[in-house]
Amino acid sequence: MRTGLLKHSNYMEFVRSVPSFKTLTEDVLSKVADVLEETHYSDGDYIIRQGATGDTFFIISDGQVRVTQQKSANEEPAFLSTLSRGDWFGEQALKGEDVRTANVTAIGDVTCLVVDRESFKQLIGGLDNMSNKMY
Ligand code: 6FW
Repeated sequence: MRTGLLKHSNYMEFVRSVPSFKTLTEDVLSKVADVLEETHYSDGDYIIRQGATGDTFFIISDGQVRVTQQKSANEEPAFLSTLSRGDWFGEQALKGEDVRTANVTAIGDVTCLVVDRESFKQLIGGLDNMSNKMY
C-alpha cells in the first residue's frame, strides 16, 4: 500500500474514535483525515500561547497537555485542565476573534493532529460542542 493511503486509513481509524466527531459522516471524516498535519512537541513546549493569534485546531493523538490561563496581568497562570488522546483544543480562536484564550503546554512527548481554519470551518466548526463551547 502507498504510504499516503496507509496514513489516511490510520487517521480515519483515529478520527472515528474521537468522541466529539461521533456525528460526522464517513465522507466528512475522510476529508478531515485528508487535511490533518501531524505535529510533535516535547515536555514543556508551548503548543498555544494565550494572547497570540492563531488559526489552527488541535486533536491530541498521543500524550497529554496542560491548559492554563492568566486571569489578569502580573498573575500566575491558573491551571484549567489536562487533556489527553482524543481530546481537542484551539477552537476558541477560530470563531470570531483570532486570539488564543489560554495556554496549552506539552506534558512529556505529545503528538497533535492539526486542522487549518478553513477546513475547521467547513468540516468541524458546525458541531454543537465546538460552536457552542462555553467554559
Ligand atoms: C477554558 N477556558 C478557555 C480548555 C478543550 C475542549 C474541551 C476543555 Cl471539550 P483557544 C486555547 C484553548 C482554547 C480551548 C482550550 O484552550 N480550553 C479553554 C478552557 O476553561 N479555554 N478560554 N479549557 S481545554 C478544553 C474541554 O480550546 O481555545 O484557541 O486556545 O483560545
